[in-house]
Amino acid sequence: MTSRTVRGACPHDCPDTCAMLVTVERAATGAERVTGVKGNAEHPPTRGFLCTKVSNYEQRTHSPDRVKTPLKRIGAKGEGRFVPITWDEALDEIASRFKQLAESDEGAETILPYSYAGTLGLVQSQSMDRRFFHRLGASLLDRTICASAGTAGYRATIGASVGTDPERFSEARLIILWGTNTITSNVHLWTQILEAKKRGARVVCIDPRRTRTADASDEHIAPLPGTDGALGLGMMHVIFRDGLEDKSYLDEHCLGADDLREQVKAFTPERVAEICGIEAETVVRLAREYATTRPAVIRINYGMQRHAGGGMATRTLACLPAVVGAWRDAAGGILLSTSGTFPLNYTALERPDLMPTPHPRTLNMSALGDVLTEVDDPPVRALYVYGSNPAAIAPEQRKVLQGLMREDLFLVVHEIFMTDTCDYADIILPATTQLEQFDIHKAYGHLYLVLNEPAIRPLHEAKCNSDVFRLLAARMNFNDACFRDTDEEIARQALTSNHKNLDGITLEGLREKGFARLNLPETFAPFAEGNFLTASGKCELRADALTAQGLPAVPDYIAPRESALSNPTLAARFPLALITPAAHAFCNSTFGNLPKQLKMEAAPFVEINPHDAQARGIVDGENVRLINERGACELKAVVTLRARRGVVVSPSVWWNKLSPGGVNVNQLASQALTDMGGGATFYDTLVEVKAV
Ligand SMILES: Nc1nc2c(c(=O)[nH]1)N[C@H]1C(S)=C(S)[C@@H](COP(=O)(O)OP(=O)(O)OC[C@H]3O[C@@H](n4cnc5c(=O)[nH]c(N)nc54)[C@H](O)[C@@H]3O)O[C@H]1N2
Ligand SMILES: Nc1nc2c(c(=O)[nH]1)N[C@H]1C(S)=C(S)[C@@H](COP(=O)(O)OP(=O)(O)OC[C@H]3O[C@@H](n4cnc5c(=O)[nH]c(N)nc54)[C@H](O)[C@@H]3O)O[C@H]1N2
Ligand code: SF4
Ligand SMILES: [Mo]
Repeated sequence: MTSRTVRGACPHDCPDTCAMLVTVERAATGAERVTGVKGNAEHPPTRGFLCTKVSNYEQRTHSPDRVKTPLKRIGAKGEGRFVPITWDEALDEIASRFKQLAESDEGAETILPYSYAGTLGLVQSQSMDRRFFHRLGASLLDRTICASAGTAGYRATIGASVGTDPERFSEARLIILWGTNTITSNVHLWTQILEAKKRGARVVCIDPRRTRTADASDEHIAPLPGTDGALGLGMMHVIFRDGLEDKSYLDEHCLGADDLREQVKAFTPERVAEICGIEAETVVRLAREYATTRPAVIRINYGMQRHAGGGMATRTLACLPAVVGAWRDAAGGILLSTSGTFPLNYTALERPDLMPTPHPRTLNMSALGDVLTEVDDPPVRALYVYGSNPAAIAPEQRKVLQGLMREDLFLVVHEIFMTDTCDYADIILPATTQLEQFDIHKAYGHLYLVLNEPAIRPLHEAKCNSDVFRLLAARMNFNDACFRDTDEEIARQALTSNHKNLDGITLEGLREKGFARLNLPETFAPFAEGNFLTASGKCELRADALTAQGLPAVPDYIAPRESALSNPTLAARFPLALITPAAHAFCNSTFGNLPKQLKMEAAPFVEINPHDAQARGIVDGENVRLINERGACELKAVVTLRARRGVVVSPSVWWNKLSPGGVNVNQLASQALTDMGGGATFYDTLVEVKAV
């Protein structure tokens, strides 16, 4: 038995993008097996540890439940009965169906790729796949399911997804964790926060749910879901009223300070307290502490985004550090995502020039139910799913499943496991895991590129995404040279944008260490001297461009679509606000079938406040039914003060087939979109809860 260590990158949809060290053992027979993974201690963000989801990754890769060969459906859609076929048979069938559709009168727009963040790797999820569908002329997919509302809102204020360097958080004196369950979904930032706490920083968590992050913070403020924008405006009301703003920062580096000062006059602490369901005194105290403590940093994540006003809420909070001049400190400011700090050559990766002109239409992934059941002209007749599990994760699940059940829909699913989506497939293709493929990763929660070398050869008959698209391209007779690029060539192309942030970074260097920090100063303080990434170069407290989208130029409060205050008629029937945040041991629906992670999460449950439970005769531990106009699902009730009054919480995303009745909470979520970015509104959902 010999053993070696391979450098890898965690591929999952997580801000931390950990650098991994993978141990491979080789038996005398030559057979190789991964026997363990650990965090790379040399990579500053990873600090030598992996989270509970990934620390036993070898069990995911070597799981007996892998999809092992291509499969063809023999049962009814949704039934999950398949027989093995060869790769040649599978690829021939896909290519011939695609050719038929492309040559039909309706054309290639009848074909839709559907992918999200099964892997975040640039080679496996943002290059050969995009090239293939561009060349095919397939409908374009607007990838909105997670971050597009906040990205658009943040961009309107700051200009791009650039924020405070997470490695500076340990030097902050006040850290506001806003709509983020940091310990669960960004655990490596928590190490920084612990260091800051040791040095005397105060940590405030703003979250409707008492999460484990709230438990570990110094203060927990629990506003009603979707009201963060109002809270931000109320803070700015107090800051301007009390003269605590940074006048010279506003004068020199911002647009529209006077307009904002006028606008926030209406957001008195009393009014804000009523909207948010908190005390007026809390608004005042938080505002004063924020304006008078330096360095002060805000970590926002996705909690405030998945609501009707998610874009505007993010934009509003992004104004805060400019108003108090928090950007002056490297450890001050705000962080949503660092992805805009990676100026890679996305054009070379994705090759949009391969698209026919005029460009094909764009369909929004967050409205997949409607896309499959309502869109005609032309209808979607083939769906190719990879790196995503829409049957479980997409909103208004009844409609999604109705769409996936369509007899005339040709559904291909490229997967590692037999997910809920696989059950509806015509053809299933076996996918590799990260330990069996090559990739290069940027991050959205730190400033390093990370390389992933394959640790072992693909198991069973699995193939990685890029290989499948190469094979399909050959069968479709796409002769463009880019379809012959190797994975390594693609990684090199990513680095060719000639941007100073990439100076000195090469594939060879990445191979040597496994990662490379972007070429940025060690104390990166992006907006200490203004230089915002907006068209004006200023922090746009007033963004006139927004009026063209029918949005106010100056931040204003946009209420949730479904809440007691904004929709009392609906709330009379469905009085409780449901939020379904990230489960600790899953990553979306990923890991939701693995023994260790399932044991940790135990069972799909809903947290309900004792007051709300008692009013409905609900007892802790019994099963309850969540209902609204869109659907219903059954969960175990956990009666707890972790859920505030009026709010119920169900950590997600559980597999449908492992949930009571075979459906999950996305039965209840709506396909309505956010104010900006066309995002999903998972946490803007009223329900009633009934004992069963
Ligand atoms: N363990 C684990 N880690 C993950 C994931 C996972 O599923 N599990 N998913 C990954 C992905 S894809 C993403 S996008 C990120 C998400 O990372 P986060 O943004 O941290 O995750 P969420 O759980 O969506 O929301 C964060 C918190 O916001 C709260 N929240 C809900 N609505 C509101 C609101 O209106 N206002 C405020 N202030 N808070 C609100 C929720 O209760 C939750 O605790 O995590 C990534 N990491
Ligand atoms: N109710 C509710 N719903 C939600 C959310 C929520 O908080 N609440 N969160 C939303 C968010 S933030 C997001 S990002 C979406 C996520 O939605 P998805 O991106 O669909 O995420 P996953 O459920 O993790 O599914 C990813 C799938 O990709 C597969 N996969 C992994 N690597 C590869 C690969 O290399 N190749 C191929 N072909 N497949 C691979 C995995 O096995 C997994 O089944 O869900 C959204 N849905
Ligand atoms: S999921 Fe996140 S924290 Fe866990 S190993 Fe991957 S990158 Fe690191
Ligand atoms: Mo996400």
